[in-house]
Order: sequence, then structure tokens, then C-alpha cells
Amino acid sequence: MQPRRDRCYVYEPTFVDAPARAEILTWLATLAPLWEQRFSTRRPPPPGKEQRALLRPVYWLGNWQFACLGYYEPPRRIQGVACRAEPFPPVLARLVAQIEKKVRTGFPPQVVPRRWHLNTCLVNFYGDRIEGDRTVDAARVGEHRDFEPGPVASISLGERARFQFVRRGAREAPPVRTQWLEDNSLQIFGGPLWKDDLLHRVQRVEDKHDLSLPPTVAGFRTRRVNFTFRYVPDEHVAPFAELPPRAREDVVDYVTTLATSSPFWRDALRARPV
Ligand SMILES: O=C(O)CCC(=O)C(=O)O
Repeated sequence: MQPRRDRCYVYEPTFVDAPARAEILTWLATLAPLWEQRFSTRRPPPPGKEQRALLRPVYWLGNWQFACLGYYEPPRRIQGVACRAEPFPPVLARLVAQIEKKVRTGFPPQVVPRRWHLNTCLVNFYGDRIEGDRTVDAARVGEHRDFEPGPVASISLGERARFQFVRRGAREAPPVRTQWLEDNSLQIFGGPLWKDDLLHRVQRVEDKHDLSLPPTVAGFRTRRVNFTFRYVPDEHVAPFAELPPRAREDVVDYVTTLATSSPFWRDALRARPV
């Protein structure tokens, strides 16, 4: 008997075709990713926590969830944490339209919120930190879940990543599923098992092809780029100018940096109340 197909999980190894890939790489070369600090630099970190830089540079589209604002996490943290960001470039908008169609036609309706659409993208750059004459492999992500409602989709470019779903509190136990995410692949997961009960992680990223993907980031060599697309209800996304004053103050230095290479962020900075 054929095993029942899991309607809440999709893996397609060859989703991104060569023209789309080339267009994405050209667009990536125009980005200036940020290397954020985990907590606000304007006040001491929360009790028991230490300030640290994120493991890797990132760029967000649609809405930027700055690490120091704590990330979008309903029902506790929904206001003042999602800052409107640049729209998707045309190539990603086209791929997202295809992904949304797959979800709407393939996933059980009860795991897709009524107004669900992929309006947020985290671009993760995986690779090595270059520290003087040594390199430090920073290509991994620890166990976590994504709190945005509904299915999340991810596109991978570059070296293969070993992606795993694990049970909460069972870090050392065998993973529930291991999926190598290949160059040009698409993964989508949703529903209570993959999205809520299990945590996921990137255990490691191969380094077989001596890749150096765009853009050039000082002190870093990128060998994999991953785009995770998520849904944040539009009413929870605020323009930078409308973030609460304390949140605006926490992120203004990042926005100022972004504004040096992005007209969108230049306008956002100009529109803020003084
Ligand atoms: O790089 C990946 O494949 C997954 C990234 C991820 O888990 C995340 O951004 O939440």
C-alpha cells in the first residue's frame, strides 16, 4: 500500500529554473545585508541574557523583524515588531505567486489562515566569518519554530543544507525528519505537526564547491542563501515612522545604515517624526 501523502509538507528539488536563478543572483548583488545585534544597544540586555551579534547577516523584505524588537510572536508580541520593508523584487514575486497557488490547492484549508499570503521574506546568508587569517563556519541555525501563522516556504540557493525537524526538548534524539535542501529547491511546511509541535534547525551546510555568492559582505563569505517566506497579518506591519518611539529608537541606526544603499529605507527615515 502507498503511504498517505503528507499534504502539509512539500519538497521540490528543482523549483527555481536557470533564468529565475540568474535574476535572483543579479538582484542579490544589489543588497547590503545587516549584521544585527540580538538585543537593543540602547539599554542593557534582558536579565540573564548576553548581548551578541547574530550568527549571520540577514535582509528582510515585506517587513523587517529586527532581532532587538524580539521578532513577531503571536499572541504575545504582535504590535511594534514588524516594520514595513521593501517589496519583493519581480522574480521573487513571481515565485511567491506559484508557491501560494501550491499551498491553496494542495494544503488542507484548515491549516491556511483566511487572509494568508506570503508578505514577508527573511533572506539568510550562510557561510564563514573571516577573522584575520582564520575562518569560522557560521552556517547553521539552532532549533526554533517560526511563529508567523500558516505555512512557511523556503527557497535555497548554493550549497546543500542539512535541515532537520526535531522534537521539542529532545535535541540529542534522532530527528523526526532530515531533508537536504539543495540548490534551487523549494520546501513548504505547515500544519500542527511541522509548524507547531516540531522545531526545525539547519544542522550544517556543505562546502564542496568553493562558492562565494553575492553580495560581497565585509568579513564574510556566503556559500548558501535561503529565503524563508512567511505571513504576518498586514494590520500588524507598521511603517518605520509609526513604530512606538522606543522601538524606533532601538532600530534607527540599522535603518540609517539601510538608507545608505536603499531608496525605500531613505524614504522611511525621512518620514519619521522628529
Ligand atoms: O535556512 C533554512 O533553510 C531555514 C532558515 C530558518 O529556519 C529560518 O529562517 O527560520
